[in-house]
Amino acid sequence: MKIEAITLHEIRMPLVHFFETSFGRTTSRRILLVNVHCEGVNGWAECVASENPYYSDEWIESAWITIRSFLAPALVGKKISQGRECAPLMSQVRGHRMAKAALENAVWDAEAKQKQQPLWKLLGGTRSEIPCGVSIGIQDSVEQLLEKVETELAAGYQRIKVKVKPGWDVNVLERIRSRWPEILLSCDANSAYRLEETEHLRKFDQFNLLMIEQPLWSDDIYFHARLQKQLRTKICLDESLRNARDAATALELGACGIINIKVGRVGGFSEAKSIHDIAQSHKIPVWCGGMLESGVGRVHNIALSTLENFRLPGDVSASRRYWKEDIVEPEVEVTPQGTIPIKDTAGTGYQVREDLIEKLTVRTETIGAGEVVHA
Ligand code: OSB
Ligand code: MG
Repeated sequence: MKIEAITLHEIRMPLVHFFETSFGRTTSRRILLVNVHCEGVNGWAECVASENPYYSDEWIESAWITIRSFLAPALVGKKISQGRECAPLMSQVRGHRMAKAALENAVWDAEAKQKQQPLWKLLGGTRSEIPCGVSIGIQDSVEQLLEKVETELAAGYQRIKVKVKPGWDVNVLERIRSRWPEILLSCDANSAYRLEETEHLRKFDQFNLLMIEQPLWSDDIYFHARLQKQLRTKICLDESLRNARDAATALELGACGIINIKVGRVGGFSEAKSIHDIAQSHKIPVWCGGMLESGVGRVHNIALSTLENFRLPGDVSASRRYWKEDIVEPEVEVTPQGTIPIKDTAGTGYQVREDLIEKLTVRTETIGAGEVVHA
């Protein structure tokens, strides 16, 4: 499979409902889509970098320019047979994992189409359906949040995760737990606390949470290990784990009891698989995180979630929770049991709506052979 050219698209999609975390509120997404052209086969993927460098240091503009100037030129013109051959070709570039992941995953997508195989099988998946949870942002009032929890439970979702920050935590968890004593409940702080707040965080233990996600600094592992010793609730690391070595470090230190895998955060499917395997060898469950993806990124998350050690419900939920109209056909739907059944068809099992993407595109650029390659 020769990579002949790579096309970038920026599309704009307003969210059905705003999404607020400890680092801010998102109302509309700027989404970077990547299309790799390989001898008649088109592979699609989504770069999950946000509109701003708040979740991580990458954002849509840095991803675009890095792909255009360095990453795409490292791939264009190359003959490769597998998606996992991409990472070594891009390894000269440090960091920029979300940008790299978009390219690698687009090549996996093309590989699955070219081999006429389901992507999930190519990745080594085994599940015929995956369990789904939801991530609910900070709301304007606790009442509004409780209404949202009620709606999602009625839709069948198997796990509720709520965003927390100082001032929106113990009070909120208290209200949810007193109304729903039995549900699978977790929270995500997106690095909103400090180690000095350990006594405060110990109050979370009374709510029988499945986990507390990323309580401390986004670049820390060691102090999470210190904190974990003080908590009964399992810590789940998200931001802190950039690659398989970070995961190994965290597991050796006892910094977490659960791992969130986001394929963009760790640089692509290959690295995500390595983290999955390391966690499995430590008997630590993983689950698939989300980044408010459009259907293109979402269906890749679904494929990844079929791997055996994705034993907990992911933040992989239905298209309609985010978008009035999604860019894949059919849209992603969740059963009343809170699962997504896995399709046995070639590729992702979902069609990318190229006509709609064309309409939503505000900027596009193609990097072909003969473009400037930086030495
Ligand atoms: O920390 O998991 C996170 C969204 C954007 C950035 C970071 C996170 C999230 C979510 C949303 O929690 C998950 C989803 O896509 O539904
Ligand atoms: Mg998180």
